[in-house]
Amino acid sequence: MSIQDQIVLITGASSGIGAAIAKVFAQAGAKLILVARRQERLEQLADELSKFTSAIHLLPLDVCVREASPSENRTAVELALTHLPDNWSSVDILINNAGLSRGLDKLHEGSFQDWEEMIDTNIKGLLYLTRLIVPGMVSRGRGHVVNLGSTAGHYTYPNGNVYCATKAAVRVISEGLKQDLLGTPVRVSCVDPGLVETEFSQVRFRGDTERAKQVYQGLTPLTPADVADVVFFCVTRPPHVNISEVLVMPTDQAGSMLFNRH
Ligand code: NDP
Ligand code: 8X3
Repeated sequence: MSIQDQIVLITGASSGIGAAIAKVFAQAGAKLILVARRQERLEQLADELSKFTSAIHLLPLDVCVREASPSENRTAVELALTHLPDNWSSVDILINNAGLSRGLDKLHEGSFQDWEEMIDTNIKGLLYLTRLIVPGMVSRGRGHVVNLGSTAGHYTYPNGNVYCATKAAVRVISEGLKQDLLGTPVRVSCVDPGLVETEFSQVRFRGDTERAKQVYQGLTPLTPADVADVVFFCVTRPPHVNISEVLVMPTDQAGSMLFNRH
């Protein structure tokens, strides 16, 4: 399938996997809506991608904020998406990539705030975007949703508890969405990577760069571009083919905690 001029909305585009996905789609001639909280990072990315395309719309947004102003009976995410300019409003491909982990603690010692941030972003943010964008895909009779899960959603690991649960939820929600869209041409894929070297571990360990580096020490992790290639493969299959789920790991990984470190 050609990606030329298709409107692709990517959440979490300011870093890592999301930024790499933006690049492969820009190179293929897509029109991009780039979503993340850090506007300056989005601007920087748009600048880098300008050699491939100028059709980029930046949407600085926290995907998990529900409350708008007290006078508005609508969520902040809803307001942002319903105010997209007309020529950007028919999203063809939604990539729910924004997500994070916070901490690596035993469940009975964990932080309520960390749990809420992960659940709000990884599950609720994905749900809000899906709820707001998929009806348009159904009514236009075209569309594809790609959700970023994780090996963590397949294999729980010690101290990963709530993060792993959010990624298991992403798999289950993807499966549910696929079932609910049966009979429409809208496709749903869940891409579940193992270790990818991004800012993920720095965010998890709140800027502790040394600890973050140790996660990838002695092995060759996936790159964000490796994952972007998989996402691109999923959405470029012919319309009768739906890649439901892809589990992709570095060769040096064989499970959430099974690594070949050398
Ligand atoms: P990064 O930390 O590099 O990127 C995360 C992105 O999510 C950033 O662009 C960040 O932007 C965005 N984001 C986080 N919270 C919000 C929010 N509330 N609203 C909008 N955007 C938000 O990590 P990765 O690229 O590694 O992670 C991308 C996805 O891939 C996540 O869902 C992660 O769980 C998943 N994943 C990662 C793996 C890995 O090993 N790295 C493996 C498997 C899955 P900003 O801060 O500007 O808002
Ligand atoms: C990110 C991969 O193993 O750090 O989802 O949880 S892991």
